[in-house]
Amino acid sequence: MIPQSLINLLRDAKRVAVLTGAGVSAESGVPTFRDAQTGLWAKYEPTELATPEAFKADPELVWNWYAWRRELAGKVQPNPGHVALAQMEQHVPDFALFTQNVDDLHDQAGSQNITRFHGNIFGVKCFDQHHMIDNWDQLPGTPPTCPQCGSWLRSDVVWFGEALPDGAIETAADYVRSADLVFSIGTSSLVYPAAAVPIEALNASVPVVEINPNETPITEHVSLALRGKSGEILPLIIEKVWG
Ligand code: BV8
Repeated sequence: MIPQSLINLLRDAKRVAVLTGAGVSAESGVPTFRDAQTGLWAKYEPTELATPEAFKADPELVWNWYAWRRELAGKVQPNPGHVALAQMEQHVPDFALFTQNVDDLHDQAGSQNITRFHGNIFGVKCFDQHHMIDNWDQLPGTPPTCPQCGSWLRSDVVWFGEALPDGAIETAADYVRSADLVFSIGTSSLVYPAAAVPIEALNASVPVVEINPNETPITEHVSLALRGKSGEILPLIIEKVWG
């Protein structure tokens, strides 16, 4: 299941980069971005809700969607895939984790060098000035407002159409270009510019390993595609490489 070539490459690697997506949190019970939404959210497409336009059109709906997701994300635990990535970081001299995920499961599992491309669902800021807010009163029927500037409060995530944190993508592109090995794990590789990171590695002839139960647009281009669940494959890799 884990080719010897990968075991040798990872054992000798000095610099390893990992890109994760919602699939890494799936086995913790966090629905991925493209899983059918459940309950009252079933009729909404996440990509239609995760935008500034959706929020301006219906601040209460989008605020409540994030409140529901924050509550869900607050109840789950890291799975063996998250733990294995934290263990990999301990063994590899120079390791960087770039995640599209907005939950805190990589942090909870012990990963240290984490770059968040799409923000943090537990963070709350105001829409106009991005004042970070720790606690708020919620009157029924509308999102809470900023005590400093009075604008609506929103989740501290990167919406579609919003820029990623300054320098995050450039840092990731530079890092993977000089890596010995890059993993792309649990992502549909559909959302840019995050999806460009493994492609940058391939363009620099850096080996890329994809871990995903399904095919993605980069599957045919990667050096190795391990078809399965990250919570099962990653612990196996750690076991084979570092015993
Ligand atoms: C921007 C936070 C410009 C919110 C999210 C080209 C270049 C640049 C931009 C674009 C471009 N083309 C299109 C765009 C626009 C857009 C985009 O990419 N659209 C897509 C839909 C085509 N990109 C943007 O808008 C980005 N911003 O470009 O700004 C700019 C510049 C300057 C100034 C102003 C603007 C911002 C994108 C960020 C959007 N925010 N999240 C929130 O969470 O509510 S993205 C969202 O999708 C999540 O972060 C999620 O992580 C991400 C990607 O999805 P995945 O993580 O891959 O999850 P998904 O469900 O898709 O797939 C799960 C995978 O896991 C599947 O493959 C499945 O098979 C697998 N899986 C399932 N179980 C397991 C598993 N794998 C392993 N183990 C398992 N057990």
